Amino acid sequence: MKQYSLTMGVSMTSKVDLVSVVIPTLNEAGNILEALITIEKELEYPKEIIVVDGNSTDGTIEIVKDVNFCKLIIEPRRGYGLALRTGMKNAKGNIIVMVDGDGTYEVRHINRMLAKMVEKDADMVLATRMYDPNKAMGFMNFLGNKVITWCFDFFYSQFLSDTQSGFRAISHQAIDNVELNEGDMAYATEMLIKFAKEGFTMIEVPTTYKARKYGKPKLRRFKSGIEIFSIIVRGLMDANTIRKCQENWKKNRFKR
Ligand SMILES: Nc1nc2c(ncn2[C@@H]2O[C@H](COP(=O)(O)OP(=O)(O)O)[C@@H](O)[C@H]2O)c(=O)[nH]1
Ligand SMILES: [Mg+2]
Repeated sequence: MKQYSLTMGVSMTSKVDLVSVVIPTLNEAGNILEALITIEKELEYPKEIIVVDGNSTDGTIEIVKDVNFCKLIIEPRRGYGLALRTGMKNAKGNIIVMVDGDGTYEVRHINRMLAKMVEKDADMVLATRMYDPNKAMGFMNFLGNKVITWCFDFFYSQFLSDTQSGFRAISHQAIDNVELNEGDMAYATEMLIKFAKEGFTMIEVPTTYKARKYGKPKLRRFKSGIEIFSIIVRGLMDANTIRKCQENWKKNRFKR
């Protein structure tokens, strides 16, 4: 098992002691097992795997219960963000990895995310799907993502290419430092805004993306779009935000 440890400076992510992989599921019976087995087999660091299920009715719970290397939490309240928050509250690792249980992300790439996190001493590494030659993302999702990402980068002085990526490695200490309130899909954007304001470094590594093989996406594009834009606008209401983000950008620009 790999254990990275850098001696330079006191950093929140200079060492990976334990990785808590948090996976929200809602009716993913045809997808979850493959994701769990791949993570268990491929992840080269000490790990715990936590599935947070929203009371699935398609057999997901029974499948996860049978997997002895993973912990199951039932979160009956609806919402992607709520599920992740519940999972993270139970996470013991110094690094948290969040990833969907729908089989669309290439979970094998988890090691390269963690290696990059340590190398760059970053607070968050996102897996970006924007350089995927297969272009498996649907056009409307791609377009919505592009517009949101452009607005976020512009207003918050960042250089991300895929703000809607749900595959992220995050410093536990960093996420404990921000207050996150969004309960559904806007949670992912709220996290980026709060990290940008704190000056936490966010970088990306390229990954590939697969089309969903089983079940339906829970994303309601219109509702989520409104929630995401409103959190972007609300974040700018604080007069110091833009100044702080620009200062942070200068401080962090060599880390990318
Ligand atoms: N526990 C829980 N998981 C959810 C909920 N909504 C979505 N998920 C899971 O969150 C992940 C992302 O949802 P998905 O439908 O794939 O959204 P998309 O990737 O934006 O299309 C999937 O693994 C879902 O099963 C929820 O209300 N509760
Ligand atoms: Mg999905």
